[in-house]
Parts: sequence; structure tokens; C-alpha cells
Amino acid sequence: MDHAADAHRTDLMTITRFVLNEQSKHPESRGDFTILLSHIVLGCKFVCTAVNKAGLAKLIGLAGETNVQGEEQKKLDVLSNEVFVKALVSSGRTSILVSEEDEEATFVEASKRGRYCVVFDPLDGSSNIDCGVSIGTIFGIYMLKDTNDPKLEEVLQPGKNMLAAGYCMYGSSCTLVLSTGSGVNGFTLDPSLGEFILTHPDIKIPKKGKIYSVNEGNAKNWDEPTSKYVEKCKFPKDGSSPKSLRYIGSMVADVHRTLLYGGIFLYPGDKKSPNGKLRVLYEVFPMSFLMEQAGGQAFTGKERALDLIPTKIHQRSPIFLGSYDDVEEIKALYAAAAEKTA
Ligand code: AHM
Ligand code: MG
Repeated sequence: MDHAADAHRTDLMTITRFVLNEQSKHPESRGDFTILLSHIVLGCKFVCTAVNKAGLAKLIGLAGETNVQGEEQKKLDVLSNEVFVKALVSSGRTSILVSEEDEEATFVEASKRGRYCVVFDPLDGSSNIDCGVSIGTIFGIYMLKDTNDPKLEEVLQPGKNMLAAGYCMYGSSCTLVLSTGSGVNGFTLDPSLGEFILTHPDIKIPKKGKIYSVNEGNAKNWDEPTSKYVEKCKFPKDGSSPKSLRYIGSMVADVHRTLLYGGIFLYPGDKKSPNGKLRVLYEVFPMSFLMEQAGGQAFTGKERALDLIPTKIHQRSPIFLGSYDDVEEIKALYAAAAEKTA
């Protein structure tokens, strides 16, 4: 056994230690957030294990079929939703849950209620499961005003009111990226310990990037500012090099790369889908929160993304997020277009 290596491991910063440290800066806190987060972390570990086994689905039975025990196999996204709903309810710290998988919000029964509302996409990018591409869980957390009388309005709030946001990426490693409103930190699951370890402290997105990320198959229906922007990425007129295109089609993976390497991720509205595809509460807001906390920007084509006030829980919005300077350019193009039509 390598005792020297083990000795190094005693000062590992696990996610629980990290959040406890953060909480100790707020003497009034009662440890509720740490408990809530530990339940989210448990959900992520569970889904990570299930995703890793997905490639063996042929051996253990495909979704919709029955397995050897005669139980019906659940699709991974359905399973992930159940995992998170159960983990969040049993934390005793939540009152309202909004999941991409559930049409209606879940109101937690009175005996298990707590101070938080969690909005989440349990398994985003699930169309990528069968080919083993990275997928992820996205979440945002709001604090309730009144635990005795939770109302849907508590989650129909602008993203800037979120207390915390994060995602977990199930890729070549399992990475959890979290912000509690004072910077962004990344943790990687150490499978031998079963713990998320701080591997990416205080993530800052480069001020300008060399990558743009968008589904160009929709270009035919784009509006003028988006078309002009992408044209500029490919044929810059200021003597700079063209940007590279990277598009995985899995928001967590595309945003994770953007956060670490810089650049811009776009899911614009278009003639067919004026509000784009991505959902405000559990896709656009958490990712915009993280981007801003890392020094980047997030814009809807009209306003700062985190200022948007949603009126429906599954509402969609166009989104442009990433490096500060890159988002500044697309903002300028939308401002110019708005001026022309004014
Ligand atoms: P989903 O919530 O149904 O999985 O869809 C969301 C995903 C995102 O992960 C990704 O950014 C986007 O859809 C890709 O969409 P498209 O295939 O239209 O490019
Ligand atoms: Mg999704």
C-alpha cells in the first residue's frame, strides 16, 4: 500500500467540507443548505452509476422491456427523475420541486417541508445516452419566504434571486460544478472514495474565447443578429482568426467546455421556435448564474438572462452565454437590430 499517497489524501477538500466552510462564514445558518446539498450529491452519484451502466443495457435489458426479475426497466431519464424527487423530498429541506420530467410542480407534504425550492433537469441531453456522449443534471435553488404556505410564485422568480445553481456532468469523469453566489467551484467524483473532491477551485471563464457552439442546422431560420454573429465567427473582418465550432448537443457538456475554455454557447430563437428550445427555470437560469459567477455573461437576445421573470414553469427562452467579450458582441448586434426597427 502506498502510505505516502494516502497521507496526501487526508487534506482533500470534499464537497461537504467545502460547503460547511462556506456556511461557517454565515453564523446565522442552521446547516440546512449542507443537508440539502448532500441529498443532491447523493442523487448525482446514483445517476452517475446508472449512466455508467447504460452501455450494458443490452445485457441487463432495454428500457421498456422486463429484466430477469420480471421488473420493467425504466428509462434513464425517468429513473433519474425519481431518484432526485425522492432524494429532495427525503432531505426534509424542500417545499416545491420543478422537474423537466414532471408537467406539474411537486408540493412537498407539510411534514417533510423545508426552506428551499429546487428546479432541475434530472438528465439533460438524454438523446445522447445511447451513444455514450456526456449528459448531465442541472439544478437551481431558491429560498422560500414562507414555509407554511409555499406558492408557485416562489419559483417563478428571476434567476438572479437563485441562492445557488450547479450541474453534474456524467462524462469521462463525473464532475459537479457549483455556485452558492460567491464564485464557481468544480468537484470531481473520486470513485475509490465515493466523494466529490475540489479539483477546479474558483473557476473563471476566459474574457474572450476562440470557440462558438451552436446547432447550425437551424441557420435557415435564424434572425439577423444571430446570423451576422455566426458569420463573424467564421469570417472575421478585423484580422482576427476564425473561431472553431464545437457542438455536442448536450447542454451540460457544451456549457462545461465553454466555462473552462471560453467562447460562446448559443441556443437562439428562430422563425420556427421564437423562444428557442431551452427551458428558463432549470436550463437557462442555472447556467446563466454559473456564467456570471465565473465572470462571463448570459443574454436572451433582449435582456440579461437572470433578469427574466418567468410566468410558466416550463417556459423557454433563447440564450447566448459565455465569455464576457463574446457575449458583448452579440448584445451589440441585437441592440443595433432593435434600433433599426424602432
Ligand atoms: P432535452 O432537455 O430534451 O435533453 O433537450 C435539451 C438539449 C440540451 O442538452 C442541448 O443543448 C439541446 O437540447 C440540443 O438541442 P438540438 O438537438 O436542437 O441542437
Ligand atoms: Mg433538458
